[in-house]
Amino acid sequence: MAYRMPTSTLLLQVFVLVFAARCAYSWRREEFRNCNQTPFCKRARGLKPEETSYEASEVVLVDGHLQGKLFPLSIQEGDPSSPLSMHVFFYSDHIIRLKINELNDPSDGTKRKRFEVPYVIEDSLDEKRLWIQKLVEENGASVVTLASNLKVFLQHKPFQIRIQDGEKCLLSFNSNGLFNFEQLREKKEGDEWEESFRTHTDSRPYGPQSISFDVTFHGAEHVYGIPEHATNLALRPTRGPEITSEPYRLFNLDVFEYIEDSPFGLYGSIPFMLSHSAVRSTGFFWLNSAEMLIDILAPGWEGDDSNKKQELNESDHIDTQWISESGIIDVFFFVGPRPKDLLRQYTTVTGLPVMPQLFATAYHQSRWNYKDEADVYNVDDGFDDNDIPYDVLWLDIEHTDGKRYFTFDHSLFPNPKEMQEKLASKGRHMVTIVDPHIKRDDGFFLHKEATSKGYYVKDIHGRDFDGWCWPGSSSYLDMLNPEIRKWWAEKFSYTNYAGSTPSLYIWNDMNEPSVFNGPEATMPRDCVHHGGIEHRDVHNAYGYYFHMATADGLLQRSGGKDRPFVLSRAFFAGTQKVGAVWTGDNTAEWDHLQVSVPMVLSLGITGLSFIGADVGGFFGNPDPELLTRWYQLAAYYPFFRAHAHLDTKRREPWLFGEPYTSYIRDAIRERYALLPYFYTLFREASMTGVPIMRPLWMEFPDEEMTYTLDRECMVGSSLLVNGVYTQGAHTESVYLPGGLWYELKTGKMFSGGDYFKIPVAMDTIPVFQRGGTIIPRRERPRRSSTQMVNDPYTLLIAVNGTHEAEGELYMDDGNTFDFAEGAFIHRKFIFSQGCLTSVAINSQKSRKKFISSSMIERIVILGLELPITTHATVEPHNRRVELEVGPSLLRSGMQSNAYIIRKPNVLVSEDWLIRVL
Ligand code: NBV
Repeated sequence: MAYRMPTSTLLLQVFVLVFAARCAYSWRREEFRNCNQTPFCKRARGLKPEETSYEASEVVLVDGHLQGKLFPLSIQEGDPSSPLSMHVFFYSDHIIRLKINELNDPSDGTKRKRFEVPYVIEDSLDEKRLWIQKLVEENGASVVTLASNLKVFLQHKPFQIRIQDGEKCLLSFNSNGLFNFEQLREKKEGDEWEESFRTHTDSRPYGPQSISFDVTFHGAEHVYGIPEHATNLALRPTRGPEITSEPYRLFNLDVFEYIEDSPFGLYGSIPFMLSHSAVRSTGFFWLNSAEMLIDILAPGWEGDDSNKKQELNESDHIDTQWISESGIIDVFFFVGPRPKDLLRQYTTVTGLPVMPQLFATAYHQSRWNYKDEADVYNVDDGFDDNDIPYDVLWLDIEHTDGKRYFTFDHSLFPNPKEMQEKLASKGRHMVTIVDPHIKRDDGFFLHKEATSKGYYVKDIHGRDFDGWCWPGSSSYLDMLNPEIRKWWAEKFSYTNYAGSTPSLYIWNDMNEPSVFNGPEATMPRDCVHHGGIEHRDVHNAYGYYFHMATADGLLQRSGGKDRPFVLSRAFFAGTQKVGAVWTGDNTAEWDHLQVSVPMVLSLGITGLSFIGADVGGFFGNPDPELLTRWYQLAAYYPFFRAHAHLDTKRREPWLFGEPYTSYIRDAIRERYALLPYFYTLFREASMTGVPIMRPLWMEFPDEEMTYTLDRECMVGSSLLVNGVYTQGAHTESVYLPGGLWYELKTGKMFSGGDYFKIPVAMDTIPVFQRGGTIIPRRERPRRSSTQMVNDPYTLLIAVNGTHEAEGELYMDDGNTFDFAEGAFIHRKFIFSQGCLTSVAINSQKSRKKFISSSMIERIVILGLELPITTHATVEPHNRRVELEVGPSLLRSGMQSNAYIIRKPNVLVSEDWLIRVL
């Protein structure tokens, strides 16, 4: 029976909507704290170098790692002077971990323990521990040698850590003496610990407990990472002569209508920074989920000691200051030497990206809201009528019975199962939204159970925290508690989630968590989680734990068989092992289209590769040109979903009419043609951590011109994509790194190493295939990716200067975990001396097999200038097949000729050789 909404609830909802709408159309800076309004940030920024020096002593080797104590040399007024404990661990691949905490006397059970973030570090990391046997004392430092030249110097007085490659310093900790650790202490009379911001008071029952320190990236030209911010990829200095900017803030917040150039915190946080120069790439990660602020210090900042840098014999360096409200120091240093090495090292610590189901890598259609079943069927038919493929249709909050998640509003969606099954019959899936705020309604099963079990986060008085969100008065499950996560996961079983079927997947929104009436629209920091942990400690990881529990739920409902798909808005280090993320509520503006590139790239280089931005912009109404440009770029985002706000005009791909429908159809179809390539890249990410969409410097680390590019990106190692970010553009200036490139639209060859003015029309954006690569494609338009699984492939070969090329293709069943037991096909294609060969990349005997009857139906070779024969020969069997010279079939109107081998009819799963010379 449909639930009838009481009038009071209705009024409440009107209030919530009005409140949200008010916030929605203007980003109100004053609603968010800046550093000056954040006392621990202000204190840390005000520290003078060496003001709070520590001395390391009693440094010894214990169980293969370094252990010691840090004694304060100068004591800040009111600070307890106890020493701190320090441990340095070493792992294979030259990963170094430093942990500093208060020295807890095990006999003193009354002392509060500082929070250490669980469920991020891989269990397997311990197996990679190196058991250091030798410690040398050298000029007042304890020195550990990791490789012939790679040494870690732990300087005693003042305490400092330097990681050196021979004489060259790579990374240092506290070389500027900004290290400060506020230890927990008894509250004395006269201590005022409460803090207020706007109308909110934070009781801060445990007083000041912040930590700050400096890290220097020596030899670095640029630093990157620490998402999520809507700004450039290469991070800009925030402090220094004539620079007064806010620090980069990491604090998960539901920021309505964010602006496109700002260091303010958005929905997620990954405290991982990478540095890069032609000589070296290094990385630094701080496992801490409290509010964090990071300053990039420009040369000449108030503590810059250029003499010291000269002693270290280095030209470039970047100093940074890291500040957190609470927690401990648990930091990791990565020494590269190249960008891709950093991803391997970082994901060794925090985990590799999950391998998604094939359908999730295709196109998703969403809006707030598809109103009812008829609307769903109309949109579904619209795609078929317009010959546009899509895989997933999304239902936002209005599909529920009064924002009670796990329910359907039966007046709008009377037959949810039938609806999902109808879509599933075309190989399509659905996604419903499940947010973390639970409606405080005694008649709602979830609330009743959560209340009786005591599963909600508590307020400062020990009551269930009661905040305002979409359903009105709401409480929030304590996702830090494994028992609650397990309980939550069970809610996704087909019996518990009435109306759900195997083709239904989940979207977690508002999990920062968003609390409309909370400070900065989130949960008060003095709320209490499992084990007495304050929300301030766990804030940035809350959304990750929620996402994790939801994904576990989907895994369990299929008996561990199907790969889950859950999209989350909030994220933290480790989210990559759980699912996908999007960049939240962007706006239908050209600048937001452009900033989506550095935003997606920043997330990719910090391990989170399954990422995209709302196509078309969430707020506002894109004109047909902007919408078209957005589809053309987004077809290359790892996560490709159109989404829009409730108040926006409808904008399904065919609604603007011709020629836009055709442009958008082409863009979506191009994604479908490239699905084999994308799926192969998802496999690469899941094995190496290297992101799908990556900055050019990841592929061309020596090319300085690539270090600050924000308008173009690489998709895998073979495609270069440059969006069109201005209205009415006729040309785009595109930097092509050294080597040969082929423009996909025209087949035209470019010899890179420079900027090129590329003419653009409305039908496509500039996309180039790198010479020396082979891309697998599937060219037959279908309704959905699931209907393409037996389709044949086209191989697009773009040769380099020596007429060679290489590429890969990965395939598996697209939804189960059988691939982990070897049920996959992974081929390598090599074109050399006029011969294309296909070899297995992984031919070991496996427990399970994946069989495919797909053929190669066409091979297109770009850039081959040698005279070749009229036929190609296929081995085994020495078969002759047609070989033509003509325009590539990829796009009509190719300016350059390509060699085309039609119907070589070889199986993609087998070894073969095709000779064209
Ligand atoms: O659930 C409604 C929206 C959703 O469509 C959007 O994608 C989320 O980012 N949600 C935010 C809450 C309302 C925002 C104004």
